[in-house]
Amino acid sequence: MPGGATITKRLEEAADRVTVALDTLIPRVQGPEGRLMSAMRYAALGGGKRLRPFLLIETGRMFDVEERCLLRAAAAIECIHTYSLIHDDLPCMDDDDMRRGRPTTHIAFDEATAVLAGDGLQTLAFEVLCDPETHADPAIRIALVEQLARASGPRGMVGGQMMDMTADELGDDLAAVTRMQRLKTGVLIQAAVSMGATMGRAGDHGAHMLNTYAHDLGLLFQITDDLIDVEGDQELAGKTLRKDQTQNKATFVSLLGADQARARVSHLAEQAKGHLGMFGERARWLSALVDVVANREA
Ligand code: GRG
Repeated sequence: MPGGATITKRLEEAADRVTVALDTLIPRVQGPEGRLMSAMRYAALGGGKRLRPFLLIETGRMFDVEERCLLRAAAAIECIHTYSLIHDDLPCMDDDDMRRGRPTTHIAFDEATAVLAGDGLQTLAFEVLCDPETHADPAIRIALVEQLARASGPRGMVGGQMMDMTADELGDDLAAVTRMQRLKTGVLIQAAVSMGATMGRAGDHGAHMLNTYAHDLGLLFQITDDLIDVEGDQELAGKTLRKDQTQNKATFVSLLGADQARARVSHLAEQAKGHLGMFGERARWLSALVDVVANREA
């Protein structure tokens, strides 16, 4: 198994490559759209762990998918994720000033520009996926568009965000909170893996096992997010913490307590890695990522 330093390096390398791909896909332009592109670049190029791109890339690599294709699809999913962060930070939603250790996009630019930058990143993602440069087979390109649209749309991330905004209606119902988190965060994490599997023509059983891995990883990711909100270091996290408590939101930590939440993280981590058994050494990076997410501080 790769050691901590090695997975860290692998993550950094993938993150750098995705940043280069995004830099190419969101060019600096002159003229009236210049400000929009600058805001899109500010949000997309300014940090982030690039977890979803890493998942997509490493899944595709297991099936020897061409690197340049994986990087384009990885950039597309990061565009969707970045758009969601820009919009989530707006005053009409979570009203945050800090993201990825820097002022949020509406603070660095203005609200209208931030809305448009989010819109621009969202639509750019699908433009990139539709391009034959992303995959030669149009059936695969359509499948990628469908997976990303479903995961980010009303029955996925946007629906989860709506549930989050009306969270007081969920009360202290753990099943309802789990569903909300699954839609808001989990399904996009699952889409990253399923897009890599689709590009690699993983086959039904392989795709299913990868999907169950991603399901558990998504849940684990959200529980660690809740733990960081309560126990984390704001500087390290690069965003405002203790918000869940201030907003009186039900989270895994408020419902289970920190100790049980941590126990659930350990259980999910073992379960997620277990789903990768059929892939053996080929899945070593996906497996190593589980421990990174389980032990993350940001
Ligand atoms: C506004 C349409 C719309 C959707 C918003 C994802 C989301 C839905 C809101 C983000 C709010 C949030 C902090 C959710 C918790 C989980 C999460 C997505 C954290 C941020 O993801 P990371 O940790 O961020 O992967 P980086 O910056 O590393 O990319």
